[in-house]
Formats: sequence, structure tokens, C-alpha cells
Amino acid sequence: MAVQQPGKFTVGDYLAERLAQVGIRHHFVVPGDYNLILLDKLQAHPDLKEVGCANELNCSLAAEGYARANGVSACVVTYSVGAISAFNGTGSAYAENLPLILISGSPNTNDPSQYHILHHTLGHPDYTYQYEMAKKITCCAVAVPRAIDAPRLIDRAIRAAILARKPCYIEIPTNLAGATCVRPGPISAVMDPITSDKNALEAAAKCAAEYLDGKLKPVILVGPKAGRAGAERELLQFAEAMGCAVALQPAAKGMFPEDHKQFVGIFWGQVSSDAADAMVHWADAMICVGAVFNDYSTVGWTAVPNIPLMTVDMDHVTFPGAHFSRVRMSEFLSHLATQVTFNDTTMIEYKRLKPDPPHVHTAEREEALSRKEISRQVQEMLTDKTSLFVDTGDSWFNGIQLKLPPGAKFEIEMQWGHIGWSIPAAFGYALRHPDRHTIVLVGDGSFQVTAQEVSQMVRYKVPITILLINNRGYTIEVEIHDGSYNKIKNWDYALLVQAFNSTDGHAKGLLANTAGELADAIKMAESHKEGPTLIECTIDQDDCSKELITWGHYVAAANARPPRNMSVQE
Ligand code: TPU
Ligand code: MG
Repeated sequence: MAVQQPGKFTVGDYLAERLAQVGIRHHFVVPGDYNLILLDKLQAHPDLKEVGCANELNCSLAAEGYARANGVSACVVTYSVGAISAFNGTGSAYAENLPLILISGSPNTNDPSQYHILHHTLGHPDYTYQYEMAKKITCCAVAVPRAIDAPRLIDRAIRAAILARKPCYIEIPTNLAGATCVRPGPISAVMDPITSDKNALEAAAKCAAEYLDGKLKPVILVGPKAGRAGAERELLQFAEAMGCAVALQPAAKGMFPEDHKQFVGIFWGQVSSDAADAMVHWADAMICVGAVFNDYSTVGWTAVPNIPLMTVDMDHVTFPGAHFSRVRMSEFLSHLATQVTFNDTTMIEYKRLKPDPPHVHTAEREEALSRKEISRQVQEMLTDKTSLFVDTGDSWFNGIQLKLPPGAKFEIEMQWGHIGWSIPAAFGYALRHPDRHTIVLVGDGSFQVTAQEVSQMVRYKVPITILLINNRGYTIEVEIHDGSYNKIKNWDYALLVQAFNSTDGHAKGLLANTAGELADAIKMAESHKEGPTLIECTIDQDDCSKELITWGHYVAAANARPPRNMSVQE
């Protein structure tokens, strides 16, 4: 604990107070001499709990996961050696629309003018490079030059992040964290949202009515930004007012209830679930709510909708031939819900197209474990209290195919797609939601990137269940483009967990080679509350989903398109 000088309020205290006021209860840190005084100040705040991470990549991804659970998060690192690693998780927060506050300590304010060469830096006395780099991956970057500037700059960065649902960057020199500072003003100045422009909202609603006029088969397509905009309740209200089919993009899974009668599956081109692709192709009007069309979600550009779209984004609405800025998604959807005409034509068609429930084979106890059997058993684990994290690899496809019971939550990082994200992100998330059962589906290759963070789950006694699918390599890469680089060194994953336990930990590491062993391991995991349980599930190298093979084929084709500007001779 820092020794607090009574009556002295500092830059570090100011930052601590603002973090607590925006609702942060855990801040993720890796110490270094440029941030130690700052860490003392944050530690001294009664509402903030410091959470140490094994490295700055994991620290930033833990904060990324915490932002998913909490709406906003903070990651505190040291200069360059720390911050440049933390830029990766910050990039994830940018791509995934999460307000992560990246805070870095920095050199003493006297050093640049004295042309001092400092440790942890590039070795030349221009110390602006980190701030310049941070500008590219945040919505607002500030470097505090004097204590007097801290309140204004800290408030500016945090407000920008909260409004834009993007990360921000705050750089605090080592000799300013403990410098005297004024106390913060009302937090509403930082937190209060910008409401829609009334005229734009009305005009957009009118345009929506015109767009839908005369259309017979409207479909709603929900994308990941619907959840990030906090518009799930209004989306439901709007969808029920429309009465039409609702399909979700893969990264939006969980943002609309899957047991709802209007849910028609995950639209993911040729690897869609249920009959979502048929419904989307059948539609004559498509209301895209927070949709993101990238190469992954469109299966290498093979599934781009070919009808004019109405696009509802986080803070604007676009139609063929019209655009309305400063229209908030939630306000627009609830407003539109009162204006639209009920039209359930697509639901009548869906009843005809909906595939019958698949026949699911239950493996015998002694049968060698397979991907299908893992999915079957994971499906049975899901309850209203589950939060399921799926990492890059076949875990994406297996996760997307699962049926989420009401209340279950689903987390995927499909825009940034950093292998290993799920381990630190689930750790950060679970600290904020100790009431939920966090389950992670992760491949062996992904796990090896961020495995150290299992040791924090041990340290903080977080009962996450990790199902590590060991197919001995980078199968998703094999399906996109194979080579010897897709093979990896095998580990004894269950034993690794024992190493993290050392003498005082309570994690369990289990190995499942058969269906029966997996069932027993899951039972053990469900009753184990003193720390994480890692279950290594071994499957054959070639045992992957058909969706991965199809998707991999088209993504590879998109990657391989020849340059367009080739000369005729070539
Ligand atoms: O199911 P499976 O075997 O595909 O999953 P696993 O074992 O986790 O392998 C994932 C392989 C993979 C790589 C190497 N998926 N994407 N990549 C490329 C990649 C490299 N580095 C980072 C940080 N993220 C990536 N997505
Ligand atoms: Mg693998």
C-alpha cells in the first residue's frame, strides 16, 4: 500500500478516481519503474483492485475481456517494453469495439530536454514515438506534459473511449503520477452519452418507412456492433414489432436470444447454421443492425448480400441514397419499433425451410474422443449461467454451431482474431462475473500463445473450465494453406497446470482420450470451484468441422486473388 500524504491529491489519485467512477473495479497491471508510483496511487483507491498479469500482451487481453463483461476496462503498463506488447490487446479492443483505457508510465519530464538516453527506449532522446504509435490504435491518445494538464487530458481520453466504444491511451510521466492535482468534477461530464439529433432521428425513421414500403420479405441481420452499442433490448423490441426473421452474423452470436421464435440461425454464407443463408437470400429487404462485412464473415467475399441494404450502425443510419449522422442505434430501433408494420412472411417461409433437429450420436464411454463428441458434451454443459469463449481455429466453428440456452453468453474475437486471446480474456471477464460459469474452447496452438495466464486463474482462484482441443497443430491454417509450419511441439498440458499450481495452487489438469474420460473430467470441472480446470481433449489431426474446410477454402481463394493492376504481358 502506498503511504498517502494526508491532504495531498495527485495525478495518480485523479486517474484512480476517474477509473472507479466509470465503473472499473479491477485494473490489470504489469509493473515497471516508469509506472510504480502510479500503481501505488491506483492501489490506494478503495474501489479498485489491482490484478497482476504475467506479461503485457496478456494484460491487455485480460482488460479486453474485462471490457466485454464490464463495459470499460483499464490496463496499466510500463514504457515501450510493456506498452508495445499491450498495443496488441489494444488493437483487439479497437477492432472489437471495446473501451479499454491503456495507461503507460513514461520517462521523467526533465529527460527529453536534457537529451538523456534512457532504458526501455529506442536509445534516442525523442520520447514521443510511443504516443505517436498509440494514436493509430486508439480513438484518443494523450500524453500528460504537466500535472496541471492531467484532469483535462484524462477526462478527454476516457470520455472519447466511452462514447466511441474504442480504446484510448493515457501516458503519465513517472515524476507526475505523484504530483499535486485538483480533484475531479462531476463524472457526468465524462460519462453522459450524446443523444441522437432529433431531426436526424425523425428523418431516418421516415426513410426506413420508405425503404420498407412495398417490400414483402424483410429480414433483420444482426452484427457484432449491436451488442457493443448496448442495443440488445431495443433490437428485441424492434424485431418483435417487425415480426420477421432475424439472422445473426457469427460475431454477433448471443446478441439475440436463440430460443426466440424469430431466430433463424447464424448467417455465415455457405457455413451458416439452421437455414439462415436461405432466409437471407430469399429476402427482398435487409435491415442490417451493427453488421460487419469482412472477408471472414462473408466467407472470402462469397456471401456479400446483393440487395440494397438499410444499415443501422452505432451512431448513424444509411440507406441506398441517404445517410443520417448522430442517430444512436438504440434510440433509432426503439423509435422505429413504434412505426413499422408487422410482417411475418419470412417466418411462414422459415417454418418450411427450417431443418429438422440433427440426429446426434452419443459415443460409447470407451470410444476414442472425437470433435463431434466434444461438441455434444459441451452442448450439455451450457446453462443460463454459461459464458462461452471460443478462440480462433476450429473452436470458432464448433462454438458457432452450439445452441445457446436463454441467458447463456458467447464471446468471440473474430475481427482481430488473435490466437490465444481466450485465455487472458476469459480470465479478465470471469473476475467481473464470478456468478457465471466461464467455459473456454481453445486449440492447442492458440493455448501456447498465452498459456501463462492460467497461472493468474490459479492465483486468483477463478474457476474457469478450459477445454483444450489438442489436434496437434494449426488445423485452421492447414485448411487455408498447408505447410510444415502448421505443425507444433506437443505439450503435456495437464502437467503444465501442475507446474502453475506449484505448492499453493488448486487448479486441475485432466486428460481426456475417450468419451467417458471427457464426461468424467467435465463432472469434476463442474464441482471444482477453487481454481481453473483444464481438460486436454485429444482428437485426430484431421478431425475438424466441415464448416472449417469449406470456409478455409474460400478464404484461401480470397487471399490468393492476383494483383488487379497486372500488365497485359504478365
Ligand atoms: O483448431 P485449430 O487446430 O485450428 O486451432 P489451434 O491449434 O489453436 O491453431 C490455430 C492456428 C492459427 C494461426 C497460427 N490460426 N490463426 N493463426 C494465425 C495467427 C498467428 N498469430 C496470431 C497472434 N494470431 C493468428 N490468428
Ligand atoms: Mg490445433
